[in-house]
Amino acid sequence: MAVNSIANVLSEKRSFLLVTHKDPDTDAIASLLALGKALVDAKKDVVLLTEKPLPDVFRFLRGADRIVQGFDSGKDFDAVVVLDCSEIERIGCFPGCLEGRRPLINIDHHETNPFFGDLNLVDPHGSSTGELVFNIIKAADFRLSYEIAENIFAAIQADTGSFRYDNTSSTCLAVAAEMLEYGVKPWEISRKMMDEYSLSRLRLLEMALGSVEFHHQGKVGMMTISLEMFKKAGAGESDSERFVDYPRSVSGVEIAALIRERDKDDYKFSLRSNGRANVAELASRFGGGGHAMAAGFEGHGSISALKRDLMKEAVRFLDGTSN
Ligand SMILES: [Mn+2]
Repeated sequence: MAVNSIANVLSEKRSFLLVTHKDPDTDAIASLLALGKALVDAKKDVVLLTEKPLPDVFRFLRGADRIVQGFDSGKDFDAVVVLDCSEIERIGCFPGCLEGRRPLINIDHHETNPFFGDLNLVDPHGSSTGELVFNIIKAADFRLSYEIAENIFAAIQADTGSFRYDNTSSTCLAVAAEMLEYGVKPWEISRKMMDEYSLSRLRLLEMALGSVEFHHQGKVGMMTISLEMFKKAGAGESDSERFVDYPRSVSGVEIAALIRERDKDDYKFSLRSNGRANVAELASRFGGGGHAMAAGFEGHGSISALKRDLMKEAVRFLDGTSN
C-alpha cells in the first residue's frame, strides 16, 4: 500500500525536501509543517520550501518560521515530498528546484491528481492532505506531538470548512478528535483561523460585497475582486480566503465563483458547488481542477469575456447538458 511504502521511505532515508503548491492554503502549509516536524523529531534533515514568504494569515501555525524560500543549490536530498498538489505544474518553489531530484513522493487528496510521483498516496476520500499526513505519521511510527497535532487539526478544519463540507467524514472527525488528546483546543484554532482578521480584510470585503452578482435565475453567484480593490484595502490575496462563501451561501445558488485579478488580464477563479454541479469538471473545461465541491482555474483575457465563457459552461452543467 502507498501509505506503507511512503512511510518506509520516510523512516529509512535521512534527508528530505518538502514542498507544496503555489498560493498555498491552510491545508498545504499545515501539512508541510506537520510532516516536517515529525521528520525533524525523528532526527531527519528536512527543508520546508515555499516559493514566496508566508502571508501573515499562516503565521499562527506552529513552526511556520521553519519554512524557507531557498537552499544551498549543492544540497542533496534522499527524497522530495510534494503535498496537496493537484498537478506537478502547481508546485510552488523556485524554477528548477526539483530538477533531477528523485524519488518524488506525491501526497494529495484531489481527484484530478494524475499520480505524477514515483510514489503516490492520492486519496480523494481524504478530507485533507493533513489527514493523509496523519496516516503516514502513524504508519511510520513517528512520534505525534502537540505541534504536529495542531497542524493536522488545522488542516482538516480548514479543508472541511470547519467540518461543514461534504468531505467531513467519520474518519476525519476521528482523526480530529484524536488530536485533542495531544492538547489541541478547537476554540483556540478556530479563533486564530476563522475569527481573527486584519482590518484590511474587512475593507476588502466591503468592496468585494459590492461586486456580487447573480446569473441564471440566481443559480450562479459571482464575486469579483480587482487589483485596485486589493490596493485600496492594503490587502493581499490571502486576505480574501473564504470570500467565495458569501455568494455561495445565498439561497438558490448552485455554483459560486470568486474571481480575483492577479495581474492585468490575469484572473484566478475559485469555484464552489452547493451539491448539484461538479465544479472540478467545470474547472477542467478551463484547464483547472480540484474537488467536486471546490475547484479553480486561471483565466487570461478580458473579465467580461471570461465571465461569459464561464457562464456558458456553468449553464450547460446546471441544465444537465454538459455531456
Ligand atoms: Mn487540501
